[in-house]
Amino acid sequence: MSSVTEKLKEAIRIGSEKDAREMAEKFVEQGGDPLAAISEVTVLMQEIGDKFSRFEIFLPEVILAADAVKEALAVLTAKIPEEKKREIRRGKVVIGTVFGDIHDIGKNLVATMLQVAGFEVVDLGADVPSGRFVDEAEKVKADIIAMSSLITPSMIYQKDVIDQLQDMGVRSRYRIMVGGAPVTPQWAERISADGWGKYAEDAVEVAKILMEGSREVSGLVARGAPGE
Ligand code: B12
Repeated sequence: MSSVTEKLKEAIRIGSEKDAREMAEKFVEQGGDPLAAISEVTVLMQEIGDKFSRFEIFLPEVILAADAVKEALAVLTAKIPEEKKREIRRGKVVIGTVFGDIHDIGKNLVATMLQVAGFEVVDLGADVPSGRFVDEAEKVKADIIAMSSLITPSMIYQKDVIDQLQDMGVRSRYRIMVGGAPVTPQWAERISADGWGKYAEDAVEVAKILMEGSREVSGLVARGAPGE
């Protein structure tokens, strides 16, 4: 099984969508736990992003890896056994990457992990105008709005969404979670978000806490070391 996992990771590293899909299929056919593979893939994508930042790999390699991981995630998510998903629906999350930002790898991982943990997830995609977060959250009666931002200039749109909710007088209907590499707990606090998480696993933990807590917002729920 571990050799299949290694082959899956290698397929992602070299950016082969076909191999990534096939290896993901083989992994689950052989009885592998899709959740374990999703976790490994999350760590791998983090490593690939960091290698790019250190100029150890080039842009086309990152883009190919991103496409390959999407293929693998599609297979793995579909194969999560129903009994593994929580019986109780934990809540409804509207998620997206904010306006002006096309990065979606991390957001997709967060969306997948939330789904796996039993949340109903409405994924708006990337480069989402602030008004769309608000409209969709209202339309689907979301519990949580989760916003990803990977580039510093787009972070302001996380605040923009919160401001729009405030202006409409509906802010208290939602728990707001923010994340993405440049997003800090300090920023989350400054824009009056309710939750911040460093990685996808943290996002799930934060979402659970936000759903369990009282409707009264009392300080930021933050998980994951900010300075890692
Ligand atoms: C891959 C990548 C791209 C790909 C994106 C492909 C895609 N489909 O997403 C491409 C090549 C298209 C790209 C484009 C650009 N990029 Co880019 N990109 C990256 C890179 C290398 C990796 C990002 C990534 O996917 N990491 C892996 C995932 C798994 O990690 P993650 O996204 O951080 O997500 C995790 C956590 O942050 C968290 N999380 C994420 N979202 C959320 C949401 C919530 C609610 C929570 C709780 C948690 C959470 O959980 C995730 C999983 O654990 C980073 C460098 C880096 N190391 O981060 C630069 C980086 C983000 N890019 C950068 C830039 C500048 C750009 C461009 C503007 C470049 C340009 N000049 O054209 C454009 C963006 C254009 C635009 N308008 O958006 C800068 C941003 C700098 C800044 N702070 O402003 C970075 C940091 C590179 C750098 N060092 O300069 N990029």
